[in-house]
Amino acid sequence: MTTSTAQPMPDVDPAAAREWLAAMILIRTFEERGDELALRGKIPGGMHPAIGQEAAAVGIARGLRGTDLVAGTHRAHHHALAKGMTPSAVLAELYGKASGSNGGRGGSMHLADFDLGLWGSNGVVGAGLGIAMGAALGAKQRGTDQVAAGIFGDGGANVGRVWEFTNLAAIWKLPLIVVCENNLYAVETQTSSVTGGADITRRAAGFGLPAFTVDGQDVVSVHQAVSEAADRARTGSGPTFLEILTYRYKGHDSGQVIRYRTDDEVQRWRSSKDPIENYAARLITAGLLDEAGLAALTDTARTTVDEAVTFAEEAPWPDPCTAAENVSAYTGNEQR
Ligand SMILES: Cc1ncc(C[n+]2csc(CCOP(=O)(O)OP(=O)(O)O)c2C)c(N)n1
Ligand SMILES: [Mg+2]
Repeated sequence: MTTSTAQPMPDVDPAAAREWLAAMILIRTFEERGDELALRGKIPGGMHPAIGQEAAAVGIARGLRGTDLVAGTHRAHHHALAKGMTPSAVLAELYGKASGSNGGRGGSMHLADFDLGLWGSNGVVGAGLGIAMGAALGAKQRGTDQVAAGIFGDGGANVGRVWEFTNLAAIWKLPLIVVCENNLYAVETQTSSVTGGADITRRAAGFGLPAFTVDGQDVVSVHQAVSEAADRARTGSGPTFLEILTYRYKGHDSGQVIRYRTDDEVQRWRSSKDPIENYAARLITAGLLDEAGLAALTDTARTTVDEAVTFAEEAPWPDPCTAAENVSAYTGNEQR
């Protein structure tokens, strides 16, 4: 336990403060098990683990309302779980089973549940922000008070469409939170080696919207920044850009051989900035949790993920006769 970095807790409801920790522990437990299962060939296509990035997901989801919308990237199990998708529904989807969130047809990069406000993980770099921008435009036109958060990575920050979406959101004053989840790497590329101007937040500010850099290893900071951005969006002040600084502990995807960073670097992040260890220490210091309570949260997460594995293993495969249902294809011969 890293107690030395524990900071005082701000004024957060104690039950909510503990629930944020439980949600982060569940995400980590799920992702660690998922990574193992992927390496054992249980998850067709593998997965992009978000271990180390738990505070970003929980801070975003809890800073929004349940009716608000989130669209993520290829690395988005943590956002799906934080938004309320059950581990069983996610894991069965990763297995390609009929009981998965999307009938086993989408897999890791197409996790969606509109009832939860989850507008999908997405395999196209930068595309999730466009979906969220469209959702924000729809919310504004229908006069709902919904806010949409569109997430992309530091790699996405060097894709042109991201800034087209940001520009439109700024001039149309859309209720959008433009989120760059900067984990310092895009596949094998160090972001600092490919990012002109070096500062993604400053780049975003050029589009004329409030832009902030946030400590993404601190769930309290992420929650606060997202809550304030959501308030601005809901009251008609338009979009906010947040660069959430975080770090992925594992490779880009399951089993990636890592030659582009040192073990020391990973160890430094793990030992000094771990979002779960530091936050648990903070709750304990504030008297909101004790070691037994922490152990109980860990046990509960393990049991929940064990149950999800059993569920996914036992779930049926999709009926091959339904393969063409809910699928659209452009053949070029359609009537115009
Ligand atoms: C338009 C597009 N170009 C390239 C790819 C291949 N690709 C998949 S993930 C990735 C890197 C993304 O890095 P980042 O945006 O930092 O997200 P992270 O993987 O770090 O979460 C790339 C280039 C893709 N999926 N889509
Ligand atoms: Mg990245």
